[in-house]
Amino acid sequence: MARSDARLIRFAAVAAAVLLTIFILSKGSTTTYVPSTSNNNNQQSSNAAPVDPALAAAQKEKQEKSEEKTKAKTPAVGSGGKVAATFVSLARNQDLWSLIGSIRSVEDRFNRQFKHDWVFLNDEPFTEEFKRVTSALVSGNTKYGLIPKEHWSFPEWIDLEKAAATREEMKKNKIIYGDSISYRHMCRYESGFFYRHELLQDYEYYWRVEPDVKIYCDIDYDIFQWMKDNNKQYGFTISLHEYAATIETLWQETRTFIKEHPEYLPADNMMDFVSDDGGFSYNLCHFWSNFEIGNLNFWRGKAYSDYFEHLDKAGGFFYERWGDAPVHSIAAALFLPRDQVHYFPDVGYYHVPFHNCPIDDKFRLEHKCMCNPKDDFTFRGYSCGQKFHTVNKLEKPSNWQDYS
Ligand SMILES: Nc1nc2c(ncn2[C@@H]2O[C@H](COP(=O)(O)OP(=O)(O)OP(=O)(O)O)[C@@H](O)[C@H]2O)c(=O)[nH]1
Ligand SMILES: [Mg+2]
Repeated sequence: MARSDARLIRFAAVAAAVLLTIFILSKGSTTTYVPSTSNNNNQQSSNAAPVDPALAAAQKEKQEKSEEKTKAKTPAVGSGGKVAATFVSLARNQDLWSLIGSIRSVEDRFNRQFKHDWVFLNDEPFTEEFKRVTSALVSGNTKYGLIPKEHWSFPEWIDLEKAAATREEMKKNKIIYGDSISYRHMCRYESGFFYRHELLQDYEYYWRVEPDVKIYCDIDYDIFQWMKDNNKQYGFTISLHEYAATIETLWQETRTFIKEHPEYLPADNMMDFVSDDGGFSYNLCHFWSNFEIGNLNFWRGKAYSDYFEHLDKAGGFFYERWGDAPVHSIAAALFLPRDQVHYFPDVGYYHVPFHNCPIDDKFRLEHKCMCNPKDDFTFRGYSCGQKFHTVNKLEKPSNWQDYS
């Protein structure tokens, strides 16, 4: 082989290596998950620092570069006209495998186009595996938060013996989750604390996503932007009647509260959705909160903050088994003007055992829905969908009776 040939081959090999490196770097990962180095208690820290100082310096440099890339790639939330919005999932580490189906569904049907962030919250530190797997699926930034202990424990005014007696009684009566402590912390957290988590402070709108849910149809508009542009504060897909035994005194406490604070009820509130007798009793209708798209500022506002505090002091999260769904729903119905609460007929959705499936054939085909309209729950007897349409004078689809 001639010397010039050998040089040429060496040159070609070096060039190929450089090109390959550039290719790998430029491809990168579309996720912006960077293990946090924050010391803050509420956010998770990264792996332990490496012992070798040279390795530590190299890692630090890599991390800084990576963070720069994050900043460059994803503008600050709310800047440049993009609405400050995030998905939020409360989950345990063992929920990972049932949650990823939900994430994939939301990403495929909606978020891959819009790349909104996703906040994950847990009462225990998330595992590296949880972070690695979820961040690979989300097209926006992913953030992982630890819930402060005081938001996930018995408040000091709760009588623990009384709470234990309730759990025993509910267990005997076979009330679902009736004997669970963690379920109660979860309901109280979703009712009164998730929107206060520091990772949510950057955001105005949220969409709650639970494990094992499905989005049935393409969503080709930015639903958060739509909420903002149309001045909607709360959006739902499924509504139904609550299990009365879990909320025996919730309405009584609500009546006491609104008597003390009539100023929190706008004139055009939706009392007629939650009460059939002008507020004397609760008809059990509520929005199913495993799906929620809402404005965080509504929960952060004075009316809801005072309402939650009243309920929390009354103790029904522990002495009964109040769910976040009736609590949120009663608040949305009473403290918002009715036109700020929105039903999404177009968001095909499933959480066991109910479906929201568009009953308009043309819509379903155009949006590539994968659900059977016969399963749609909206106009069935146990649903509160008919009531929502009636009290708000919304036109029902022409074929609704075929699905009632
Ligand atoms: N971190 C944490 N998350 C929880 C806990 N319990 C429930 N969750 C989450 O809270 C949400 C509601 O819990 P689910 O178990 O789905 O409650 P549910 O929807 O009433 O009941 P299912 O019909 O079983 O789905 C889900 O996102 C769960 O992942 C818990 O103890 N810790
Ligand atoms: Mg669930």
